[in-house]
Amino acid sequence: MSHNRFGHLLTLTTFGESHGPAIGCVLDGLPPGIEISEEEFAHDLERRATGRSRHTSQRREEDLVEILSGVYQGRTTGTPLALLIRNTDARSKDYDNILQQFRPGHADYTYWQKYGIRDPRGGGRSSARETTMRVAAAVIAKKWLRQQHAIEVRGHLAQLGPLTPRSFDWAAVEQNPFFWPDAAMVPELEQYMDDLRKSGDSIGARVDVIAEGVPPGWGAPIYGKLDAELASALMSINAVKGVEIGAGFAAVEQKGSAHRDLIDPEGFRSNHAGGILGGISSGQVIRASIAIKPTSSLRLPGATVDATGAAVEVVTKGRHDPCVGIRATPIAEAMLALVLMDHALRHRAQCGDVVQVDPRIPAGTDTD
Ligand code: EPS
Repeated sequence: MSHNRFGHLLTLTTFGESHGPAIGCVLDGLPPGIEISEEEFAHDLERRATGRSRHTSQRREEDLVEILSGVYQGRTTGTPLALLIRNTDARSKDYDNILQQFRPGHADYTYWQKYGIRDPRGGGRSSARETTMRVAAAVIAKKWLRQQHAIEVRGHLAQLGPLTPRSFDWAAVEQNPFFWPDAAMVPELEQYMDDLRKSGDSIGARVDVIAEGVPPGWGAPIYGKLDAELASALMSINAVKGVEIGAGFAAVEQKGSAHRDLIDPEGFRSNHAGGILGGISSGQVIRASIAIKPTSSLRLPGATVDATGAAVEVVTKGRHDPCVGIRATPIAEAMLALVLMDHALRHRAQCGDVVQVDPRIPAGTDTD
């Protein structure tokens, strides 16, 4: 299976299956000298993990990171950083009844068609477990972006099925298991999820992610657009079916006079562009949003076929997420951070000597 790596100057390769002995990654291209310890991974891995509330899969992994290479005396050395997390709570017998069946709406079917062989235990490599290593790698990217550029990357759940926040407070986001910005609505979300879980069904979600403090100039025109690479990175998260940057699909109904972000000496007056113009950061907040599909591992019977092509009814057992979007916020943050750090290094390589006229308004802005 190829295409397990992304990035250009900073590359992340992940490996491992959900029910294999371990998952891991190699993060290559890190500048030397970044202080990092195994304990620093715990916070974000805990935010993403299963089994931390009744609303996610009840698989209980410790997600302890082992640093195998790339760090000496607590600092990155500039050599490939290899991280490993051992799987300790896989229960492969949950999958015994579907080893030869394809869950409708799942990668089971396409992996089989493409490779002619697959690891069906826990979905193998198509499992959300793979996102663990993206979050681990991004702990370093987030730290570097904060230290070098005072950039903060953060996100929140913006929609859970039909529910949208009625008020917004960043302080609430980390205080509930949903990453929900409206504290008063949390009991409503709990009830919704309890009812959904009892019904055996699943639901989709929307996650918004932002980066504050990104300087103008990161990204590249034409084939290396920051928004294109960000969309690709976000779309590579399991279960993501849509990506918006800034106004996204709302731009379809906007007039140009409303969509354009007017500029005055204090900066931009709005941010429909999502902080990216012509594939290059504008200095505004970078804003992206993802649509996450409802998970396909349901205990509700559904029509499908088995590996011989015979019609069967599939029922999925085990410990599945009724809404994988609930724990997708740290994953979306991770992809944004990794893409930004890669672009920061690429920008430094080619344009590190460029002197900007004004830090808020990139040279060449169309002012008419
Ligand atoms: C997943 C199914 C469940 C989740 C898993 C993602 O796996 P299992 O059936 O082995 O319990 O627990 O998520 C994780 C283990 C994780 O760390 O994110 C799936 O089908 O994608």
